[in-house]
Amino acid sequence: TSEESYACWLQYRKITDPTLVEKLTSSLSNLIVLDQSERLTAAIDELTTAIQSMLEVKPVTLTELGEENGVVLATEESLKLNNIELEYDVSELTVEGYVIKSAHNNIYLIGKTDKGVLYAAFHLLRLVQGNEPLTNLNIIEQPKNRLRMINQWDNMDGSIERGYAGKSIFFEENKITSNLARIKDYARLLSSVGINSVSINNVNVFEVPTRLITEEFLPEVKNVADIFRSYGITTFLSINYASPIQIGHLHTADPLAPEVQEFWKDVANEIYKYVPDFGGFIVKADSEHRPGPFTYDRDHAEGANVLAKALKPHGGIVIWRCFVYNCLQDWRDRTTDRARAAYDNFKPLDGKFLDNVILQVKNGPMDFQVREAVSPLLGAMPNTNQVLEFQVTQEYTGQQKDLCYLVPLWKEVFDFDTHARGEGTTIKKITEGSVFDYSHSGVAAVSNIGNDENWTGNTLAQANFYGYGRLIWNPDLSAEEIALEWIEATFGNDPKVVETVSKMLLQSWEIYENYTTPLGIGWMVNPNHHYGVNVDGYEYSVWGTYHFADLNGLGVDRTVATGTGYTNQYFSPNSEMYESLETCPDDLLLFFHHVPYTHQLKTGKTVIQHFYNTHFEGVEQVEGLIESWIKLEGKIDKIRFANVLERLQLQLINAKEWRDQFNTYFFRKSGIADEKNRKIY
Ligand code: GCW
Repeated sequence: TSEESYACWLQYRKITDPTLVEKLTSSLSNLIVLDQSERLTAAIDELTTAIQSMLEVKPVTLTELGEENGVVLATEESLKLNNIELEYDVSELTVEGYVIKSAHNNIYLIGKTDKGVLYAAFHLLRLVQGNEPLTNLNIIEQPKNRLRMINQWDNMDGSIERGYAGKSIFFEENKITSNLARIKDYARLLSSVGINSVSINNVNVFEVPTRLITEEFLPEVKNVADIFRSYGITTFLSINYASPIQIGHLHTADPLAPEVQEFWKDVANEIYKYVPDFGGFIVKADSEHRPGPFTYDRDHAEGANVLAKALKPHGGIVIWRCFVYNCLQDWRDRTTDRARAAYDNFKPLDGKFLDNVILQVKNGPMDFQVREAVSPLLGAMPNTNQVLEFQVTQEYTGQQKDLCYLVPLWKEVFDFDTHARGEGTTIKKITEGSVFDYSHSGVAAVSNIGNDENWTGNTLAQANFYGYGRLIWNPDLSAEEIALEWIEATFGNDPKVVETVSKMLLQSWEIYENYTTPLGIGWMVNPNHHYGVNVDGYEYSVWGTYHFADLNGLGVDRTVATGTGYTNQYFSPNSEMYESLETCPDDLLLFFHHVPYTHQLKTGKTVIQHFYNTHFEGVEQVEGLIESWIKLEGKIDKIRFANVLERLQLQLINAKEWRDQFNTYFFRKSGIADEKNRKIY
């Protein structure tokens, strides 16, 4: 086994520079903890293990300030009780905020609550791992987003929907796992990057997991929730909308039926007996054949509110997913447009949801493609709480075989200006809750971890897990900064390693896009499992998502003038920008317009030549990634080195298949040759 693989970015490598060791040892030998709580115990445990491993001294834990100096862990309250004066008014912190401050020969880790102290402890360790000498610390941190959630798509049989890193760490053989140690380590990783909520089962809820909300499983759900709680993480469950029928033995799940309302109240009461701080339900309803309120002629608001009412007295919330669309579109029907669906379904319901309901909206209107427009629903419902949904698991972005560092993609989404309240109404301001008066807001994402030793299949995919947490804590961090932090914590500070891996990560999204789907068209993958090229895969599937390629051109006409009218779902001036061929950005051209192969891009190239160029170049770039990685041999432990190399080689096979099939397909459709005469089959 490889400890390095398992530890991810919490390596706590031995520090070798003697001056630094001496300096750090004098600062970190005592841990003085002024309150008592499970979270502070977690913080002390983490600091103790980490310091021991990095400095080879075991720090002493004290519970009072006295002669000894060291790291002082305290909440705002105990700071006051102990009359400690810092030059910062801690009462100004938000609930999860913290301060790290050097004062009175101590390092103070002060949180508004114990959760903040725990975050501060992880932050301090991040600094030590980065070989910071810890002098004159003066750090104030508060998360920009309130809800910072991870959604597991884990099934109780142990499989994971869209999981590329082994089996579930939560479930096996239709039971909750007894390996709670691994869940604790997951909680440490999540907490170290500030994630504060987790839903543990797949949003597609069939059969057995329907019963997670009953006494049959609640005692074990409790054990899991207890672990997460001590790391500041709230537990949620995905529910089956047909539960009143399937476990309540009612003949209906109609949200307006009194017996259904009673059912959900009873369920909620039961859950809170076991998990007093239970977060609430996440719901995929009337989506991809899952049950929902439509069966009873009720709308989503009626559907969600019955659950919200049941959870309300306990402080729970309902996270209702907006991934609702007609998944059986007929290719002859040019008016139905999946991209329109979330907005068409939900926008008219603005203001009808109770205030403990949040709508969860995927970043794009289709489905986590390598590039798509930002969902126009985000920011379009001023009177309804929203959270943004990302996908850390690389369903359409290489499945953790291919390298694709997603932080730059997520940043583009956060920085997108919706113009919902005039210029500057970016997505990040909306999720931060500073545009509309939301009672809840934030970000959720589908997890990329499983029980593989390195958690994420491809070791480099750990950067997406890490990056997701760091970025939603503060969307203003740059993709470079986050990459750097992650690399140093994960592989150490060797400049060659840092430089190489950083370059690899930062180029990887563009590379992946180059050899797969260009100009925002998306899809062209094998149906069902979604890996590898199949240009017409979804063109001839009942789950059609079309590119409409013919001998003249391709793309989806989503304009108001001649297409589906989707562009109109954006605020001005975005609607006009996308509507017009002149102003529509190239990288989304085929998402919005149907154009001839000879259409000239802003780069001066034709669409078809762009296709050929990017596909040839993409393969060369993957070869470049392999060359770069090989040069790191000996600088990275053997197991992680081999793991990444093996994945890169698979990526190269994939990239070549994409290049060859894609190019031959479009050469044969268009009859237009490659200017550079490269080999097209
Ligand atoms: O992208 C699609 C996936 C499904 C997933 C669905 C969803 C959980 O292919 O596997 O189901 O999205 O988000 O609900």
